[in-house]
Amino acid sequence: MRRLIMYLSTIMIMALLLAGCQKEKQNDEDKQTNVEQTKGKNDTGSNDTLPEQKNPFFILSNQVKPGWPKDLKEDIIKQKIQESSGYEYRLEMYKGDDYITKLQLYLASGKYPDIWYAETPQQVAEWKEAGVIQPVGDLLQKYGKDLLPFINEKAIEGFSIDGELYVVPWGSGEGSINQPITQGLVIRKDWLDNLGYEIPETLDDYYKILKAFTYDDPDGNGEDDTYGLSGVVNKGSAFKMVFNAYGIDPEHWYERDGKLVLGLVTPEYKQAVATIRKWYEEGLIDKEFVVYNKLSEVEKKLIQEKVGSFKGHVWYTDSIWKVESALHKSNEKADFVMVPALEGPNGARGYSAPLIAKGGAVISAEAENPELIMDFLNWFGKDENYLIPHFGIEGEHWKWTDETKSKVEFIDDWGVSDVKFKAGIGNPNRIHRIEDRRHSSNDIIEAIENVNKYLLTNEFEGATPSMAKMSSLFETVVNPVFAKVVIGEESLEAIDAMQERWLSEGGQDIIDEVNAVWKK
Ligand SMILES: [Ca+2]
Repeated sequence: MRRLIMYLSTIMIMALLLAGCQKEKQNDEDKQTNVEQTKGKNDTGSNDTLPEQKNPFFILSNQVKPGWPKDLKEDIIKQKIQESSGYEYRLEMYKGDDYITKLQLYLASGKYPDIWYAETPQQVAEWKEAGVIQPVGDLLQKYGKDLLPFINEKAIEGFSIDGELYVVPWGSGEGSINQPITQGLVIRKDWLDNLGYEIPETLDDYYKILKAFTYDDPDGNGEDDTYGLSGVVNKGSAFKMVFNAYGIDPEHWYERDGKLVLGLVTPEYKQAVATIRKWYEEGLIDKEFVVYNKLSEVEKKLIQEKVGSFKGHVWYTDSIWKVESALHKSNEKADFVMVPALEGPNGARGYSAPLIAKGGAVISAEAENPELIMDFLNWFGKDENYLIPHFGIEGEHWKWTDETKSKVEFIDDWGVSDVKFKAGIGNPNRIHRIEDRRHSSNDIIEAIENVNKYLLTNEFEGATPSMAKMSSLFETVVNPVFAKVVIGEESLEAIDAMQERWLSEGGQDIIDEVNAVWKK
């Protein structure tokens, strides 16, 4: 990190010299667009008059796949937000590793985005140390009054360093439908009905269903052409509901004998792997799961009706989501439902509760008018604005289903995920995210209620220095062994050796650091 700072400071001097010339040029270009920019502003409740925005905010986003929306200049949702908020912005979007690489390039070249996004407290600690972000606590108090009611105290704690907040955390609305958990076991309800099974309550119920989905012709086509379960092998996350039934998430922390341990190195981890291995041996799991890298490969199998269950999010249960909508073209009866967490053999029950500090916006240390940025983010917290980034424009993209205005219905195929993201509806233009699902369909509301019925709590959500190694340790030490044990290339005992190796190659340091922080 120190090397990065030195590198940055040399580059920054050069960048500052250049910036003077560039800004003059840009101001000319922007004059025209600045004319109408006073509308949405200055109603922040603070008595200060905010200055004019000089340049469009440059936002580097990790929200969506590249190419969505296809042409940002034609992005009518963005135009609507700009018009209503009185602020202009320019979006660049990248996913996963590409996002981080792009961010590093921009930071190294001195062209800091004004706003970008944090996913973990660990990243925030690194950016703070490199001096590339600025504290946002005071700004949030002063200019973010419409966001504040949606922000969880724990998220503020998780993204604070030495008492100073560095992230404007994502918010969430009231009630159980806005609970943070959206992922669980998704199952073909129509296949259960065909074979006379109820929604599974226990891991054993689920095992019986997997066997029936594999061997009892759930689709009734007379052929042995289906699997119980499929998923992407990475980190074993496709099987998270199985680990959960044993009371753990491999990546979460649990108190054992007065100390915190990582789920990965508990005896329950090996028990869960033994179960998955047995299922694979019995032919219940899609044989190709080990070669899948992307969820889209699993989705293809779902659409071809070769797989009866998988770990997925609540939107799979709605017919406007791409998979069920594609499936309905060939089979109208196809129906995915979300299953509440399965009870395991030791009585454990609950889905992994994700980090409460799960993300948010950071503001560049170089941002000229951070108060304008916060005022812009605040626009997304105002009730009257919420429908635009979520659903698009009333009458054009969506309409109310009845006079009580409780449910939104998309017009034509604007609700289909690919179509709406390409048009800039939803994730692309949710510059500040507030989970607010009050107008969701009944299918989604039911799925969210099911998935949040039983929860397993992660007992440590902070960051420690050694945790930077966490994901590479999973990649090099854990994932290859997990896959080989499941498909029977290695014995179950290889799990013990893997756990030992994880501890000796840096895992023990992480555990020691976490316990040192946790005791305080
Ligand atoms: Ca069949």
